[in-house]
Amino acid sequence: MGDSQLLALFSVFMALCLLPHYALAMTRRYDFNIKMQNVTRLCHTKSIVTVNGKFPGPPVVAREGDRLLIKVTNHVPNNITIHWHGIRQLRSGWADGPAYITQCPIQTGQSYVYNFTIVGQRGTLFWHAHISWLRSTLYGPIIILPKKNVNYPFQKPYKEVPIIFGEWFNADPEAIIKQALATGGGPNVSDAYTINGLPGPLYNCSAKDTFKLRVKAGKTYLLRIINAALNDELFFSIANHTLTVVDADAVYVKPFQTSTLLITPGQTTNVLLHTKPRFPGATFLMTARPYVTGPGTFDNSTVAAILEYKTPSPLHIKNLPLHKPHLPSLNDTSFATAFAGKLRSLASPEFPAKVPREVERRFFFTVGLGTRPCHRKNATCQGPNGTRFAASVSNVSFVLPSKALLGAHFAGRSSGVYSPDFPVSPLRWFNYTGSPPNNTAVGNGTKLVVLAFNTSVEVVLQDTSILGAESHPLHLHGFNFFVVGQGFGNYDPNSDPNGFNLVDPVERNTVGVPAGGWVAIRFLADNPGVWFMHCHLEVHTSWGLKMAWLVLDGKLPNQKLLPPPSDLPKC
Ligand SMILES: *[C@@H]1O[C@H](CO)[C@@H](O)[C@H](O)[C@H]1NC(C)=O
Ligand SMILES: *[C@@H]1O[C@H](CO)[C@@H](O)[C@H](O)[C@H]1NC(C)=O
Ligand SMILES: *[C@@H]1O[C@H](CO)[C@@H](O)[C@H](O)[C@H]1NC(C)=O
Ligand SMILES: *[C@@H]1O[C@H](CO)[C@@H](O)[C@H](O)[C@H]1NC(C)=O
Ligand SMILES: *[C@@H]1O[C@H](CO)[C@@H](O)[C@H](O)[C@H]1NC(C)=O
Ligand SMILES: *[C@@H]1O[C@H](CO)[C@@H](O)[C@H](O)[C@H]1NC(C)=O
Ligand SMILES: *[C@@H]1O[C@H](CO)[C@@H](O)[C@H](O)[C@H]1NC(C)=O
Ligand SMILES: *[C@@H]1O[C@H](CO)[C@@H](O)[C@H](O)[C@H]1NC(C)=O
Ligand SMILES: *[C@@H]1O[C@H](CO)[C@@H](O)[C@H](O)[C@H]1NC(C)=O
Ligand SMILES: *[C@@H]1O[C@H](CO)[C@@H](O)[C@H](O)[C@H]1NC(C)=O
Ligand SMILES: *[C@@H]1O[C@H](CO)[C@@H](O)[C@H](O)[C@H]1NC(C)=O
Ligand SMILES: *[C@@H]1O[C@H](CO)[C@@H](O)[C@H](O)[C@H]1NC(C)=O
Ligand SMILES: [Cu+2]
Repeated sequence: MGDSQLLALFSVFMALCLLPHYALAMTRRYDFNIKMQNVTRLCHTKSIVTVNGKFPGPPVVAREGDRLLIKVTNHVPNNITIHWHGIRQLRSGWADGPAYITQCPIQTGQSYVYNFTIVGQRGTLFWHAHISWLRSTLYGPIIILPKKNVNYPFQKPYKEVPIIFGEWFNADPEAIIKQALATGGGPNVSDAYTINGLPGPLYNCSAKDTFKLRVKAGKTYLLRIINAALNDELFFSIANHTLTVVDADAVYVKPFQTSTLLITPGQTTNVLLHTKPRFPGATFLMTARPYVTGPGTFDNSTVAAILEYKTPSPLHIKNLPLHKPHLPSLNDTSFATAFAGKLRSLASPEFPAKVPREVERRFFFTVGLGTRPCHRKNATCQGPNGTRFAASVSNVSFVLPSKALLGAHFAGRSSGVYSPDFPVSPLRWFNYTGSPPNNTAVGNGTKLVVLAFNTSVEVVLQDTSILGAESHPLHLHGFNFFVVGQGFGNYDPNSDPNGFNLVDPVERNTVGVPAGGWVAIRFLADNPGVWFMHCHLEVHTSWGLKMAWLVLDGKLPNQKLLPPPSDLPKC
């Protein structure tokens, strides 16, 4: 047999091997009707924006390889977009969702079909509104099961349960951010955190709104944990139980045990919960409360849910003791650092960590808060020293355009919409984590970094302490990145790369930039389109801690952004 015959035979063999997977991939359709719904929490009834009247919204369930067609119809007065957080959106950037980045909003009475395929991802992600603060009530899980006949690389769970954290405001969150932007001050803080939409027994008038996880003894449960809170990183723990972390941001990790998790807004973490071998004669609280490093006020309350064992006999056991977990202190940065250090890619032959080893383009971005001068003469501005709060990446506070960036790029009409000159590094060096500079004012613009297709990129994200050091969970759309290093103080480009992990760094879409420190990430720009990168603390995004990448088409036909769908909203 000649080489070409062998090759032909091999191709047939490969096609046969792959066939079942292709054959089993499905198209799954969902209808998301955005409508108002009256909801009562903390004895406070209000009308909130929901998907299909549900809060939290409905889970989207699919297998790796499936296509999703989600028709979103807007029946509320607000403009709406939905983002499929963490989905790679290979060549389908039109379905990504951030308002004025990849699409114009879906206006009242309009609808839009988000059309995308899930490629090479398995685990938990979530969907949420991506316009103003509407994601405070518009969010729900995305559950990506492995392909049919493919197992988890860990023990098969008896049951799977989403645990989704949110942040509840008695007032209208849209009024809160509007007021904050008008006064220049910090926004009013939330009234409660929630687990699966429920605040739990530790608040006033909320005991009946408690999520209960009823379990059997001696079983393994997979908890799909999502932080959909607006503005707070959270610690989470279940009394008397250890959790085994197995997946983060829909990528398998090397399993490790912990009694407490740290999860930033925008992150997801799958954990195995092994229930006790016998009925323990007790119930257990699971609680979450924030990890906060920045200046300013915050909601320091604790949300709780109950882990309850089903009784072994019909005999009902009353007044079981209730155990409460111990959570780290609200500013426990050493816990945060140690926890981040435990997360490693699984990096197995089946699930390799494809870390870019060579870097073609390096970027150094500062992230943090700053100020804007008071906008009206003699007005009282409630930010620091009579200014207004602002935030920036490398001193560019991002201004949202009034046309969508992706459409402007595709049509070749960028003029007046964006400029392709986002700085590679800050224009001026200062001691980023030292005492504050005497000028705290930020600049602004709608600037993008342009990347050629398939560029391997390294970005160092450096926190600034201009208004106090603070951890910022940075989220990148369109890609997963590898977290190759992190540290405290100012990043040193000469010595710090020596400590980079290029073997099994965690691969994810959202990473906490350490308070008063830096993180180094790498990714391969193999997805053409315009991709947002921003702090996932919503208030910081509102203040301008955001920017965008423009990845150009490659030469081959399958390296190009697909044309926009015909129902793409216009503005
Ligand atoms: C919510 O409650 C208000 C006041 O009771 C009522 O007027 C309104 O129709 C309700 N809305 C929905 C969607 O049920
Ligand atoms: C979804 O997108 C694919 C790829 O562009 C396209 O072939 C298909 O027709 C689209 N489906 C719908 C219902 O728009
Ligand atoms: C924010 O809190 C202040 C003080 O409690 C209150 O006066 C104001 O109405 C609140 N703003 C909103 C939008 O609820
Ligand atoms: C739970 O932990 C507490 C504190 O460590 C301990 O006193 C108690 O015996 C434990 N209870 C069970 C049922 O595991
Ligand atoms: C939370 O904040 C309130 C008001 O600032 C304060 O009284 C309380 O002690 C704080 N609680 C904790 C656990 O830090
Ligand atoms: C954390 O907060 C505690 C209590 O508020 C304070 O005593 C301590 O100095 C803080 N630690 C750090 C590292 O900021
Ligand atoms: C601002 O305040 C100054 C001094 O109090 C006053 O002279 C001036 O008229 C005020 N300007 C406006 C626009 O109110
Ligand atoms: C506010 O003013 C004080 C006194 O002039 C100064 O020490 C401080 O650094 C200023 N803070 C900011 C954020 O500008
Ligand atoms: C930056 O400021 C910090 C805190 O004041 C100081 O410890 C550090 O040495 C400074 N770093 C540089 C490079 O100047
Ligand atoms: C601001 O800081 C710079 C550099 O530290 C210094 O040269 C300048 O004099 C300062 N300006 C004021 C107004 O304090
Ligand atoms: C951007 O900066 C310019 C000039 O510094 C200023 O006039 C404008 O108001 C700023 N725009 C925003 C949205 O902050
Ligand atoms: C909705 O979006 C359109 C298009 O960008 C814009 O013109 C309109 O002002 C927006 N409406 C609201 C209520 O924000
Ligand atoms: Cu931030």
